[in-house]
Amino acid sequence: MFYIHIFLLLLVQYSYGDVSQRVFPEGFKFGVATAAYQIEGAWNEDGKSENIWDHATHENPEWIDGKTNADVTCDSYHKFKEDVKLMKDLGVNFYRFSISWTRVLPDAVEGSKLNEKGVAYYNNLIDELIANGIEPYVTIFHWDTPQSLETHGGWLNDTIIDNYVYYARQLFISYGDRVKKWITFNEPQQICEQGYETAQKAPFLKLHGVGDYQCFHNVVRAHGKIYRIYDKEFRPVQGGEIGITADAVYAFPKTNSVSDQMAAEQFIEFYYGWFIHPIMIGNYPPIVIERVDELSKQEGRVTSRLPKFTEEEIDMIKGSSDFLGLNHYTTILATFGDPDSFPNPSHDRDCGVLTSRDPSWKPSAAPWLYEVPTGFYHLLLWIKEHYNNPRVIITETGWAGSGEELDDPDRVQYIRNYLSELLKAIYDDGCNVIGYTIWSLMDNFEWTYGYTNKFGLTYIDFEDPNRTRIPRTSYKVYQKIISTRRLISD
Ligand code: GBH
Repeated sequence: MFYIHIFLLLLVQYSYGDVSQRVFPEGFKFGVATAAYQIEGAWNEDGKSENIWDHATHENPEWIDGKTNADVTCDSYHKFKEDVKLMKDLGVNFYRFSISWTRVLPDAVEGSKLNEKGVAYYNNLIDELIANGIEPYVTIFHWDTPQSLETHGGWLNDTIIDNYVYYARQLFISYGDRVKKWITFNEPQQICEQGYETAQKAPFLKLHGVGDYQCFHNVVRAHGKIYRIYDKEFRPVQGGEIGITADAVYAFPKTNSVSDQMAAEQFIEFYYGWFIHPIMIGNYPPIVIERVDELSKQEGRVTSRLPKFTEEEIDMIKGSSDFLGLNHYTTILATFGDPDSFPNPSHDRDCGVLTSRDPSWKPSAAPWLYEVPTGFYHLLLWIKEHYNNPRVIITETGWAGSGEELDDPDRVQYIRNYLSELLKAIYDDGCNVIGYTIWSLMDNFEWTYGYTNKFGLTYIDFEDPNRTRIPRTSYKVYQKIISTRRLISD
């Protein structure tokens, strides 16, 4: 009887209790993330000039839920010490934040003058972080293109590359003595596809199937160029690392059919490989080149809508990321669709895949975000297999609520379930994931959703002039996960 009891206990341990016994590997780091436009406010203070989000929210407030903007938002420009205190209490190892291009370089272009007060703001933030034992992870560009460059085409004009390179170089010079993790770009898909193709993000252009490819061609060449500069000129002295962050939605086949399996693979190549294949393998994914070239021909075009790299560019871009920044929130089901069901031309049509959701998946307050923990696990395996098991930092993941609630069991469950899959990928499959970041430290301006989607571990009442930060239950749970380095529940 006694032995049977022990046996059953062990069985429960291994089949069920198992994951909570797993300890996050030594050196594995925890963080939280934000982005400049979403949290800073002070949109025109101390010499900062206008970016495309200032411009769009002021010119066309009707494009944003509640006609809101981020003129003040969390007011982190004035309250960054409170933010750091919150993070110190949370116990995170690092803080991923972004720098506002127009705050440090109001004229934006190559050779223009640094704005001393803008530079000082980030110096103070970085120093405060380091004094509190928190490493700064800096995103160089999180969607806030200078408006003065947008009037010249923004990311559609390849002159932006040298302006970006100049800007990034100023950041290495100003902060590289203390910043050892750089992320060149956050989510090219949203910059290029949502910004220049579907008009869901600034600058809200609808250049279907053309603007998106041109934009990313400039983004990725800017990325490669600045990587080589950092590697050659700054790394020997500063000793940091530099990489890129892309967002990946994972795709399961809608049914077990071979066709749906191909559709799922094609979806991932078109929505993730597009950005990462040039960096990890070299050039765009073959399926992307083949399909866009072929459809362009059918449209009667002389040249493909997908721009071509030179051999030198392929070499410059290949291998240009010391780690892979991965933002992952959700998963879809994939099946091939009738070409006529997509705008012609469009990136969606080039991809040719219809997406849907399994009715059993839990929806969040954001229409695009469902909880699918196993998708996260399979994505990590996909990356391991396709890109030779690179070092991955989860640079964002998180859950959207909509209300004022301080108790947020859905967010807690999302975090725990995703972390559990992450541990599985590390321990059972040897995936090389070295860090994890929750979006976000606090509620903030959620782009076109305004203040209707809340991702914060910390609640903020945006009517309150003090913008008091109040930790939610998820904050306390994350605090415990970090301090115990386990997924123990209370
Ligand atoms: C991140 O993007 C951003 O980096 C961050 O700024 C943002 O606040 C955070 O997530 C929360 O949204 O075509 O309508 O189905 C998240 C990336 C955004 C990618 C939504 C997929 C699908 C929109 N995801 N997007 S839709």
